[in-house]
Amino acid sequence: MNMPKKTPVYVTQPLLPDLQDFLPYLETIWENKVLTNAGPFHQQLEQALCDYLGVKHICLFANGTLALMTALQALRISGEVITTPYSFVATAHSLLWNGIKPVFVDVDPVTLNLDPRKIEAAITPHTTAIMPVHCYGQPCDVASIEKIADNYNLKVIYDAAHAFGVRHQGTSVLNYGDLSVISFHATKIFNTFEGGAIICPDAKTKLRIDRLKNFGFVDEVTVVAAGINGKMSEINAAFGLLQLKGIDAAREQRRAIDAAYRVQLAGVPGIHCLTAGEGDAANHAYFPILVGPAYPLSRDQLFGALREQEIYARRYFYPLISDFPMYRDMPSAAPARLPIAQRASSQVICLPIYPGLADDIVAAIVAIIAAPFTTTIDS
Ligand code: T4K
Repeated sequence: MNMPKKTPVYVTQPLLPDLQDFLPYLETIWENKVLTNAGPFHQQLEQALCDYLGVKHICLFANGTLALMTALQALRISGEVITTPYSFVATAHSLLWNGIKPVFVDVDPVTLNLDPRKIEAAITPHTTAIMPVHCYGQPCDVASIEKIADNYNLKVIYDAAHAFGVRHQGTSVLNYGDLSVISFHATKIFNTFEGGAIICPDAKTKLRIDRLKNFGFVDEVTVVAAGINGKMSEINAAFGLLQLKGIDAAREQRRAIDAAYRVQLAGVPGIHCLTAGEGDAANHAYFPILVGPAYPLSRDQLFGALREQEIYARRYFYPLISDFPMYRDMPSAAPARLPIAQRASSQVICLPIYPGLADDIVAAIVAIIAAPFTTTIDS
């Protein structure tokens, strides 16, 4: 097939402002000589993100994984935590790093998020929390999860790494649960090169988290917890402030690409696109498709066909976290206990989506996906 381009196309490309626009921020940093430790840009970004996202308190971090690890410390979580196998490894790794045992529970076949109907059966006397993921930015069934957490006195920490700007029932999805954690990695819709944050509902918890991410210091001579260095630097925070100026335009471009894929893929048998729930405002962070049995090729064959044309889509999330060596011997990781996650992991491909992805590239990607049908007609 003739492609309208010769350069590789990746699953994403980072949002980058004009370099010239970043220079004044750098000049300020050079003038102030404040490079880190909750400097002025750090404080400005926390406030700007609270305003933009519609949340009360944000604690910025050097990355999302450190934020997850610190969130667990902040709530003094121990024992067992119920989580999803269908996510990036950082979700479960943050538990292991805290000496906590992840207990995997299968996902919902429609949203691919932790299935609340299966949570209760996994609760034991050691369970202290639930860590669901708003996978691809699709909100979890937050109402059901909250009900279970209330009934069993469990904390809820949402891994909301993908959920920047997502709204659910008229409010930011980051306002649900005891804490939410977001990522600002280069591959996320809003990036600070590396970065992340914990969203928390009250000032007291924010203070505790701010201390934990700064070694546990209260003042020069007082340390109240075995904290970590999780701080975001001034250069990352300044970049975040500049990024916020372009975020709405970037999200609009993502929305248009998402819509184009949906229209063009609608007639391709066996290809299923995930759809936002009613009352949810999506962020179009990812464009996952499921390659079902009605499609003539396997997922991996289609993945290979895209690669042949230098379309570097990704199989997020294959393998499942529960299939990695450090988890697979856990009883809850048994594939037979996670059939929906196993199936999704064998069917999913995340197609390229990012601001600047040209219409003709989207059309070419769809043409590769539709090729098994058109080839039959042509021949
Ligand atoms: N929880 C969840 C649910 C997560 O998805 C993640 C991260 C976390 C927690 C942890 O948050 P962080 O600690 O990362 O803040 C990527 C990201 O590294 C990772 O942040 C992300 N999830 C995960 C889903 O995807 P890779 O290994 O697939 O990324 P990589 O480097 O292969 O990048 C994908 C494509 O993006 C490349 O082919 C090209 C493009 N790219 C990437 C980078 C890094 C660029 O064009 N420029 C770049 O700088 O993991």
